[in-house]
Amino acid sequence: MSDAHGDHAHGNDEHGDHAHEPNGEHADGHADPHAPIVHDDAQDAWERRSAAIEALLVEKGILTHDEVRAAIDDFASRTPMLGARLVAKAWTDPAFKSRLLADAKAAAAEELGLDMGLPEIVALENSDSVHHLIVCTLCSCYPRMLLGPPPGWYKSLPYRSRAIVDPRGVMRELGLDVPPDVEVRVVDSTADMRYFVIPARPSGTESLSEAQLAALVTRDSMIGVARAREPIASTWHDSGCVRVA
Ligand SMILES: [Co+2]
Repeated sequence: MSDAHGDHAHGNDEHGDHAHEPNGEHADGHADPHAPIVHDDAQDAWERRSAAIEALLVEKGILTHDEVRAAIDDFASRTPMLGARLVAKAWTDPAFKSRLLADAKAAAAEELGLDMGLPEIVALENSDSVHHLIVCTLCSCYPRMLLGPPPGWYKSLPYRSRAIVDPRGVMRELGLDVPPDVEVRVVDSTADMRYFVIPARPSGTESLSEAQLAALVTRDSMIGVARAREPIASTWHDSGCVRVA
């Protein structure tokens, strides 16, 4: 399933002027608490189109509604912890890191046992000399299969339009100052090609387990707008979570 158009605004407010919407919006914009809960409440052109396509695919016997629901559930279950596990493994196992850089999909399937789906995935390694920043200038393409849904700012027009022309300024606004002697490479994602960043391993983490290391790998560090977390306490839960004193 391509998400090239999946993140366009679907707000109901664009229909707010209608006298009485099926979702219970009155003309004055206040929600009607007694409105019926409508299951199939496709409101705009994109939703109506996807519902029509699904109905046709089911009617022709190509898909079932259960398969569509299972695919949506699978998408919804993905979180940045999947990517974090790959990064932590790469930090501790050079051979795995080579495989991850050479073929991220195969390495992810090997390590996580998950089907990464159709778009290609490329892992990019940050170092002392190179810093990668991920963007989709066209829309919102993102390695959802590894990181879950993208943050709102990733889909925003300011990020998409400025990440290319002023990456250092954008990263600074998001809290990351990349030193001038570090080369910045901005990578533009597409529907067919998704990227994620292997952030540099923080110093002082030599004794940590893979699970503890994974807890340092944030979503933003895999987009390239942050570094991996520093270990901030010497006491660790068995789960790998950091306990803050
Ligand atoms: Co896109």
